[in-house]
Amino acid sequence: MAVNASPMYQKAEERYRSAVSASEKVAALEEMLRLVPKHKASEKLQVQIKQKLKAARDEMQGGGKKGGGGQARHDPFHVAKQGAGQVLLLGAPNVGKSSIVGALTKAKVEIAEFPFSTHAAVPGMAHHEDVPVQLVDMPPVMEGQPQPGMMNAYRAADAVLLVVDLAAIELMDQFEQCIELLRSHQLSPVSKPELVFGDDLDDAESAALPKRTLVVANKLDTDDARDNFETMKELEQTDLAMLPISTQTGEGLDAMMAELFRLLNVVRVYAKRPGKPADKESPFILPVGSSVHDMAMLVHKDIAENLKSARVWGGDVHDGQQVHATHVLTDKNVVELHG
Ligand SMILES: Nc1nc2c(ncn2[C@@H]2O[C@H](COP(=O)(O)OP(=O)(O)O)[C@@H](O)[C@H]2O)c(=O)[nH]1
Ligand SMILES: [Mg+2]
Repeated sequence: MAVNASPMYQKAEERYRSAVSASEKVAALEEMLRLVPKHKASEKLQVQIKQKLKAARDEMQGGGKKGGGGQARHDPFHVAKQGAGQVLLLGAPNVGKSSIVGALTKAKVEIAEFPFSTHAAVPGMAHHEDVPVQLVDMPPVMEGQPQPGMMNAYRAADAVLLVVDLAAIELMDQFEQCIELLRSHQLSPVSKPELVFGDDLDDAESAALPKRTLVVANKLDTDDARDNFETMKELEQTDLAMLPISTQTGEGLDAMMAELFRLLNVVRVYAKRPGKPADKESPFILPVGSSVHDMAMLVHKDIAENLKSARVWGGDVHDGQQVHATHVLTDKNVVELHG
């Protein structure tokens, strides 16, 4: 059956195949359902995905029990993915995780001077320019110990935002414990967006799943914070990208969102109908390396099938240049599809 799924869909399918836990399966299947081309030829596939999704959700909630016997257990850390990618916050208590999500999204987070004010995953939608990026507030990890089930959520996330507190004496411990936590759960934090499973990793790490990670050091507005940041960068000797921010003054937050966008490794493109201006309201989000054909698949399968050529504006082409379906799109391209 010719379903012609996009590379993004295929990646989600790979994630589903390699999923170990029910929540990973649910995350991958939800992604597959969102990305599967919606047309006649894929109807059977859509039904199959929905069936698998139901089974995985049942498994997640009740250990696979059928019938009314088992008490349904809600997974407080599972969040359906939305936007260009899902970014889960990770950090010790009081570093400002909830403040970050509160500053950049409309989510109702609890911010408190005492620890443990966040009990479940709380998602909100932040933006890098016009690109929606999902930020998910999480409970703190204490002494490097996560709550049961939390690590599955990090495993399923597209990226991790590791938060440390520039005003805390334990600054370095906060960083090291989070890194250790990821590593001890077979997640290998990386700052290179292009790394995929099995690529380019040391032997010791090859069993681990590369996890795109950005480190942010919060409370840059406090005394000595800048010095503390420089000291941490010097002493930690990590390849991971590290940015100083303050949720209180807003400093560094734009840079943080730009870096998350880079990590997610996607492009945004705008569709345009002949003779009409580009639709700038809702960009299409595609993995870096996607073609005009991949974009057409997201618009509609019939359009992709009948695609003869396209005109592209922006980036490395002449304005309105005619291109083939195989032409690789770049960020902010405007695309006019011709059937
Ligand atoms: N000075 C300063 N305080 C902050 C900043 N961000 C958060 N806080 C404070 O740090 C405390 C913990 O914040 P919260 O977001 O609840 O941390 P969480 O436990 O990591 O979610 C609260 O008292 C916040 O007001 C910041 O950028 N600068
Ligand atoms: Mg919190």
